[in-house]
Amino acid sequence: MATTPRATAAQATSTRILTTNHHLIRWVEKMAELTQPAAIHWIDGSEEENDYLCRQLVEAGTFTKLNEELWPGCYYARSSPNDVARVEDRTFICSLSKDNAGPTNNWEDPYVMRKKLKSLFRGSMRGRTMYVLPYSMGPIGSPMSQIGVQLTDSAYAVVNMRIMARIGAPVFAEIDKDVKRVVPCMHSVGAPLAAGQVDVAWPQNDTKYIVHFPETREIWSYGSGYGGNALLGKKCFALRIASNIARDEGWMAEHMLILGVESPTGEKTYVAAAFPSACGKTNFAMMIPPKSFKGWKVWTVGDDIAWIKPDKTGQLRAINPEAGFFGVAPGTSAKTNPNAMKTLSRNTIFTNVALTPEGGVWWEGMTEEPPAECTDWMGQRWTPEIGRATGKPAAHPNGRFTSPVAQCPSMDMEAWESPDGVPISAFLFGGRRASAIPLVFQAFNWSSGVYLGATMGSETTAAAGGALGKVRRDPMAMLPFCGYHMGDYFRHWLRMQRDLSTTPRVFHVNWFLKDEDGNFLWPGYSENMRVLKWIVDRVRGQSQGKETPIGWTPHFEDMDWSGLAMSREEFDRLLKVDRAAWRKEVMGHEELFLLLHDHLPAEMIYERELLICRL
Ligand code: TSX
Ligand code: MN
Repeated sequence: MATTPRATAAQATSTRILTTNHHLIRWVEKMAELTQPAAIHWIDGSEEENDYLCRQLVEAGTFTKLNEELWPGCYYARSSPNDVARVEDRTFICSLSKDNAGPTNNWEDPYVMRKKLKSLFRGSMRGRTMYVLPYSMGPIGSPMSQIGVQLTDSAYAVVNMRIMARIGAPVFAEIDKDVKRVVPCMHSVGAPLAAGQVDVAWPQNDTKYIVHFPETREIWSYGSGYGGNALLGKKCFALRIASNIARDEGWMAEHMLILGVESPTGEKTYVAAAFPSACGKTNFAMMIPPKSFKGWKVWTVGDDIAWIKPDKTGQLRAINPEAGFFGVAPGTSAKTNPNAMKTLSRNTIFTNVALTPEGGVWWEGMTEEPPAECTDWMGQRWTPEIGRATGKPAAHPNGRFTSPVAQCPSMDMEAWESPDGVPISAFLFGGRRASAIPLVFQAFNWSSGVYLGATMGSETTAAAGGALGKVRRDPMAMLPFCGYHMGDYFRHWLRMQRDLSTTPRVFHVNWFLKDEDGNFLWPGYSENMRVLKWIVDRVRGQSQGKETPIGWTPHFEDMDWSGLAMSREEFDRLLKVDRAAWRKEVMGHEELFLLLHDHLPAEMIYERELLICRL
């Protein structure tokens, strides 16, 4: 079939079939018959094709090209107000048995759901182009990579996926080798166009379904064009479907950042960390050590997802399956994350932030001074006065940037694309906790570490909408992303130990302790390097821990305080293990365990008992 290059700027939509795989061709035909698109475009991933799609999006009013001088290669989009975030209540795990989805996932009978989806997708792409988008999660050809093909009627999804994953001709070539199973991903914004009907800038449907079939490894997404609902390689594939594949094949698909700590002598230690949302995962992944840490460097491998597998020697190795950052813009600044600001300075798609009169973007927290005037994410005129009067921000709190990871100055350029991944020496869990949870402590062993991850939680912030200050349990930060029963997921974590020669050391961190007046006790950001250094020292057996009922905490002398005024009293406050508070804490653990009781591994009960005894 197609072996010649195509997609010139002059050539609009390419109907040329770019694969020799008959299963794939037949599936595309079948899905076109169902959804009735006006055209089919096989995505080759070329720059010309991308330019063409972006021009189409500008013409449709979805994209605004930003000022090329200020924001080279950047585009701006505003979504419909009904389509601004992942829709957890519309997300389904349709396993054959309801029991396998567990109590923390929505479930529907796969036969019932298939029928429902068929009726929703029937004619759903009328008047639109169906793009055939092949993508690889992980470096193309890596033994740890996985392939998907997304059929979508959203050009916005295609150009975002081009940043977030490896796409196009090289992936078709990989598919044509016929060695890897391909995950079929159906996506429609659910807004067919009648003949002559004028399109809207952000087509979507108020009825939304984000559906996963774990046994047949399929994804069906309907009604949304936004983020995790539409860029199916990310949460749907790399976490929900991949967690099922990983459980069956003996590896791990985790909601974790990956970073490497380089010491002045050039030794690199890689760690993976799971934090719930609003804890600054991307900031931590791109951290710059304080000035006093001469010769120390933090290297970014990933900011959201890690696929982790034991190698032949029983060492866990991780890849970042993504190729881009889909980061929350508000709060990102030259102060909080200079590396992110450099990353998003070009070739970036901004969604639901504010547009400035000079053709730039702005969001709350980007600069100390807001612009005198801008257009908000709803397309309305916004000034600081209007903002104060209405209480409405210029950017949506979930406004995003989509940027290529290769543009990040702290990217570990060889390691991040290494087909075998990086060796993982430690897992970090964390959450936003104003009290009770010390700055850092280390689990006694693997199963107490799994317990730490299983019971982690975060206090709800104003942005999250929930009751302020209430702890929401989010095991391993996987609650919305585990594609099967959470209890079985803990069991899988425990079982992983059998295939390992050494288990990574497990730590819990908390940057968010507060005093009685509500002031943060820990400066955070760059200063987190001090905690990271202690973790690296512990991993390398170079420092002693202090035994407490919950794990090992650092001794004051074992942390590097150069360049930071830290008294022993302040330190003691940050590392204090409050037995009374922890007795309350274990009651919260019990609540989660009751929910999962019928699949909960006995080890989790034992660990809880041991913890209670130590307290
Ligand atoms: O990302 C954060 N990190 C990790 C950085 C590597 N944030 C932002 C969280 C929201 C996304 C933090 N916020 C961190 C942190 O370590 N710590 C805090 C809390 C904090 C906020 C402001 C200050 C200090 C701590 N300001 C001053 O000390 C002046
Ligand atoms: Mn995430």
